[in-house]
Amino acid sequence: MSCEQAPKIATTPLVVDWPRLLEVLQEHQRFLLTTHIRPDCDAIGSELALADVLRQMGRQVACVNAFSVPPALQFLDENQELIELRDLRAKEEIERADILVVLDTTAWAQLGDMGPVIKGFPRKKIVIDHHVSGDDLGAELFKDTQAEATGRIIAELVRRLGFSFTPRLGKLLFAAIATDTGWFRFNSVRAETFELAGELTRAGVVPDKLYRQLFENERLGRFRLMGRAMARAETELGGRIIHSYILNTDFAETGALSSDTEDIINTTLTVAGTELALMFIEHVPGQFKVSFRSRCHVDCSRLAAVFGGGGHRSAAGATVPGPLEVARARVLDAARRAMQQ
Ligand SMILES: [Mn+2]
Repeated sequence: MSCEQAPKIATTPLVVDWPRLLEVLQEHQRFLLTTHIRPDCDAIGSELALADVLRQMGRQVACVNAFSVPPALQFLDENQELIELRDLRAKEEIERADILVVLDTTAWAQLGDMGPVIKGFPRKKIVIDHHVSGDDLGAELFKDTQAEATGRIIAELVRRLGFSFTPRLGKLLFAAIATDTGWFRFNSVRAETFELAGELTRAGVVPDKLYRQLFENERLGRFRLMGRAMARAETELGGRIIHSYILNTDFAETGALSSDTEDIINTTLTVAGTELALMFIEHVPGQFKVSFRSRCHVDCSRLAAVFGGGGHRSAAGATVPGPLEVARARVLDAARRAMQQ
């Protein structure tokens, strides 16, 4: 997912062992690709882009996920290549594959019903991801923790194979990178980010069109949900910590989907003086998914780890039992202490 994920914190940046990755891709014939639930453009974009690249290499590819493609992202899956795990075709594809590739996550909690499939997969398994933390998926890891998005790693693969960026690859990878960087505004953005974006634009991406497709295509339900989250915002420590919440009942009342909460927390940091943001979201009744975003010295992955979660320095997440008052008191207490350290 865009930025949050599970336990265990690595200290040194990880880089992809390219000769080894290319060797693994050469050695296998039937690829099964999957990515995380509550998918974003990086998940779907990377998955479809890698599928394209592998087909160009003459490989058989199937993409099987534990989700249906959200309406807002269906324009990326033009040919409806993404198969849902519950589809009849999925079982056959899983049985036929000689390698399973997990993209953009290394966390069981992000894999939904694909978790047991991955656990039980008896052949080669690899992970291609840019998140620092993760679980042991029993797979060989190809991680670049400095990459802005998993899409960056796939773009690098395209270059290393000497393939060119087709308009379709351009769209998939630009969408992956642009959204995982909050449209080129997060601290993961480097000069190389714009260089790659330039290359993808030359391949045929029309950035303003893509922006409108992604960000001016708001569903009314999500718009109303954002309004609730904004109206409930409160601050602590003289405005340095901002927090808000979304209750399970809000989804039905506004007509929003669970996936509509993505990115709302980043909006709270637009309030002047805020340095640390917390968002409590009750996706499952009685249980709060807490998201953390930092613009200061506070390490979100450490803060999330207190509650069994994890992620990056500037963005992380954890799940904390409710009710809201209890979850909020516990997390705010830890946040205040982290802030004052
Ligand atoms: Mn990502």
